[in-house]
Amino acid sequence: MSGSETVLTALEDGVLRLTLNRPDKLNAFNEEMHFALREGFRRAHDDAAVRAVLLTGAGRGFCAGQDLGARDPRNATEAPDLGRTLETLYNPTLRLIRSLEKPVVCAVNGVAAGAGANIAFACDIVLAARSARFIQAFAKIGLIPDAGGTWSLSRILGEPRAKALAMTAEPLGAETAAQWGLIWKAIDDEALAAESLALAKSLAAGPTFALGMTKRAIQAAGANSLDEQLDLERDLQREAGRSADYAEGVTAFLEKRKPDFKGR
Ligand code: LHQ
Repeated sequence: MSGSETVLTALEDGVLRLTLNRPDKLNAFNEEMHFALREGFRRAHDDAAVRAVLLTGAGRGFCAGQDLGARDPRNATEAPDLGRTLETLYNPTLRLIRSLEKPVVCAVNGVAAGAGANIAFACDIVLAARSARFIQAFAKIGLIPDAGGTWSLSRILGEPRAKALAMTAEPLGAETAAQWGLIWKAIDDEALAAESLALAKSLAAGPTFALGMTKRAIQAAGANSLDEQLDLERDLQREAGRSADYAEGVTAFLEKRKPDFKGR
């Protein structure tokens, strides 16, 4: 691991917990935190002991997006290339989250602003503390939503709500985010940590080979015709049917016991 304190890493019962850890800055991203988070998701790809990921934040916020202090225009001699920032720092992590064939749970423990909100929306199952709010803060500083925000907001919410959130930068509360389908659930603040860890552990103990392919199939659906999707389901179900987890699941059902899934 990187050894960076900006992302705390712990592996427990198959769950790799990644905790954004710059609480004084509401876990805003500096370069070190970018690299540490990316390394965490790379490990999730490479380490068979990791069967699910739990992403959360330390302190009262989840993530306030880019650290704006590190980008003070008053100290700059020329205009920045933010496209390069996205290409080299944000986009690789977004791609790692989406391509990881293991469940990624996000526990939004407090405010999620800018890229911080959109990284949460890229995760597979998002729980948020009832007091949390999501802010497309970009419009306030003359930017467009990034970290996949234009993609996920428009797909999940449709254009009217996506445009209004992005253009007004109005905070969206966790309960409304859940009602709109932008996240899975709003949870009482004091229950969030335990409930999200329990969910991640139960996914990690599940048939993670099939869960990974479920993620792949659902993510492919938006760009596929029904015929293409039916073909994909056929191919992936063929693989699932050959897995030890499928044999174990059916055997456990017939023997009226709990299955012991291995993720293969
Ligand atoms: C912060 C930040 C922050 C530094 C709070 N930076 N210190 C991609 C490409 C390249 C460049 C640009 O960006 C991007 C993607 C993006 O993410 S752009 C969007 C960047 N984020 C924002 O614009 C959000 C800025 N923050 C806020 O609007 C507020 O802090 C929110 C609404 C998140 C929270 O408000 P409060 O609960 O009132 O907290 P606060 O404002 O008092 O913040 C607490 C501390 O955290 C404070 O420091 P201080 O030393 O005064 O206690 C803030 O300065 C610091 N902080 N966000 N992004």
